[in-house]
This record gives sequence, C-alpha cells and structure tokens, in this order.
Amino acid sequence: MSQDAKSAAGRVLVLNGPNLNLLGSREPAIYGRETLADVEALCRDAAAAHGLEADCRQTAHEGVLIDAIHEARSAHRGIVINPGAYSHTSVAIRDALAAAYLPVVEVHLSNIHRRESFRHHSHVSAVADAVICGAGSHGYALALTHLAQLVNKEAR
Ligand code: CA2
Repeated sequence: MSQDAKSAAGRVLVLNGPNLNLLGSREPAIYGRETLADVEALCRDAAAAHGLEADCRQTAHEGVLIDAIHEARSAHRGIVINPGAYSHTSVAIRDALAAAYLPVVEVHLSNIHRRESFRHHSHVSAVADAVICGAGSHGYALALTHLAQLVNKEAR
C-alpha cells in the first residue's frame, strides 16, 4: 500500500464554509439550535458507525476550502461539504471538487429551494454525487451514511 493510500485509509473530510461557526447562536428557526461543535460530534459519530473517521474543518476562506479539497485527493476517501454561501458563487470550489476524483456529498441545513431565489442554484451540486438540504443537522448524518456507501463501493 502506498503512503497516500495508507494515510487516506478510512478518513473522510467534512468541510463547512463561511458563517457556519455561528451555528446555535443566531437564526435558530433557519439553522437549528445545535452548535458547530455539536454538528461535528454528530459527524464523527456517524462516520464511526460506518468504520470511518471524520476530519472536520470549518473556514470562512474560499482558498482554504480549495486547499483542503486538494489535500483530500491524497489524504481522504471522500468529502461531505456545506460550502455555505460559496455554494451560490464559487466556480473555483466546484472546479476543485471536480478535480478531486473523490465521492462528494453536498449538505445544506436549510432547504435552499424554499428560500430566496439567489440560494436556489448551487455550483457545487453539478459535481456532487448527492445533495441533501432541509434536513437540518441530521442531513450531515445522512450525508455520511451515503458517503460511506460510496466509499465502500469503491473499495470493493
Ligand atoms: O442551509 C445551509 O446550510 C446554507 O449552506 C447555510 C449558508 C447559506 O448562505 C446557504 O445559502 C445555505 C449560511 C450559513 C450561515 O450560518 C449561520 C448560522 C447561524 C447564524 C447565522 C448564520
């Protein structure tokens, strides 16, 4: 097994974009009452239930998200991403995900289709294997369950 394959063994990347560090502090009607730490703990539990390890990161910076996606090519088996508002604006994040050649599940806490029209389109959705929105924090558990299925299918 190569060094890259060894370091990626069982690890998945969970990426949260701008403002998601504010979870639990404001707008509970839209985003729920759980904090980012709660969501990340839920992700680690959901990943562990499928024999995977969730590496959880949050940043407000587009370039940092892109660097993490590049890193994932050799360090992770798949990606769960909530790009936040960058979903609606970032062709660069879309291109990085397309170039990663990893399974990708996009998550949104809110149902973006029931909100303002500028949230209805996500550049990321076209390169994601699955998109989950409107399920609140449970969406991350659903995303990791599906990602585990994709990762394990690739391993067979
Ligand atoms: O529904 C989602 O998960 C979003 O990705 C969240 C983004 C929004 O721009 C997307 O359209 C949909 C915003 C995250 C902001 O999170 C906050 C949490 C608490 C208080 C304020 C903002």
